[in-house]
Amino acid sequence: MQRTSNPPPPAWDAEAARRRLASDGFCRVPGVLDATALQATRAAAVAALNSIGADHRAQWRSQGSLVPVADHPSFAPLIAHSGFGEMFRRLGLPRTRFSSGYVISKPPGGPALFWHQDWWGWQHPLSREGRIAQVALFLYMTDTTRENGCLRLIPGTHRRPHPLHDLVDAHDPTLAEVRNPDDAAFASHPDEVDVPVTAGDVVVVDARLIHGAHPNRSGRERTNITLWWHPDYDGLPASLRARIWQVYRREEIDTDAAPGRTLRPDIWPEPQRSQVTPFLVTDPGPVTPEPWIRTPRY
Ligand SMILES: O=C(O)CCC(=O)C(=O)O
Repeated sequence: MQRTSNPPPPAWDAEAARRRLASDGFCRVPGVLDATALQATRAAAVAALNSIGADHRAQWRSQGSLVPVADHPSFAPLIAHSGFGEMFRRLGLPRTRFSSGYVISKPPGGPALFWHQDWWGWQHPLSREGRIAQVALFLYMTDTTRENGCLRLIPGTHRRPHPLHDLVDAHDPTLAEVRNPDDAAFASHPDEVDVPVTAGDVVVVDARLIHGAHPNRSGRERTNITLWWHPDYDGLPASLRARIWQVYRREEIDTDAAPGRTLRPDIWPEPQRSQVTPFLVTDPGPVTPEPWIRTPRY
C-alpha cells in the first residue's frame, strides 16, 4: 500500500509570535496539526458531538456546545500531539501542562459567542504580571472567517482594563442561553480584531484576554476544540496549582457542562491514559486552592 506523507509544517516567526502573545495576549501559529492529525481530531469531535442532545445545544446556545474533552479518551492523541511541545518551546513557554478542554461547536445559524475572559484567579497578584498562568489553544476543525463564526478579540485586554470587563459576567447562564440577543455581550465592538484561521493552525490565547466569536452564518458546522494549558505549571504558586488541580478533577467548577461526571485523563483506559500522562497537571498536595474570582481586578 502506498503511504502519503504530509508536507512539512509551514515556517513561522517564533520571536514575533512571542512578542504578540506578550503585548496583545494572543498569537496564531500556522499548521501545527497536519492533515493526518486533523482528520483524527475531526473524527473524535464528531463522535463527541454525537453524544449530546438538543437540551445541551439549548443550554450552551451561545457557545454552540460545551462538551468536556475529559469524557472522550479519543482526544488522547490530540493532547499528546508532538507539535504542541515544540510550539510551546518556541514560544518560550516550557514545562506546560494540560488541565482541561471542551468541544465548542457552532451549528449553522448559531449566534455569536459572548464577550468574555476565562481567568479565575484575579485575586492573585500574578494576574497583573507578564507571566502567563493559563493559555487556551483554540483548534478549529475548518477554515474560519467572519462568515462562519471566527474568533474575535480585544488585543491587550489581558493586561489592561476595558469597558467590556464591566458588562460581562463570564459564563452566566443567561448569556449561554442567549436569552437576550440584543445584549451588548453579543454585539460587535469598535476595538475588536478578527482572527480567521486555516484548519490546523493553533490560536494561543492568554486566559485573561477578552474574546468571543462571530455568529455562524454559513450552512456548515464550525467546530473548535479549546484545550487549557499551564506554562511552567510546577513553578506556579501552590494555591493556583491547587485550584487548577480541582478544575482538572472536575470539582467545584462553573464550566463543567456535564456536572456529576468524573471521568478524567488519569483514569482513562489504556493506552490513552499512558499517552497523556506526561502532559497532565499534578497534585500539589494539601494546599488551600486560590479563591475562584472571575471578575478582573487591575
Ligand atoms: O469557539 C470559539 O471560537 C472560542 C471559544 C472560547 O472562547 C473559549 O473556549 O473560551
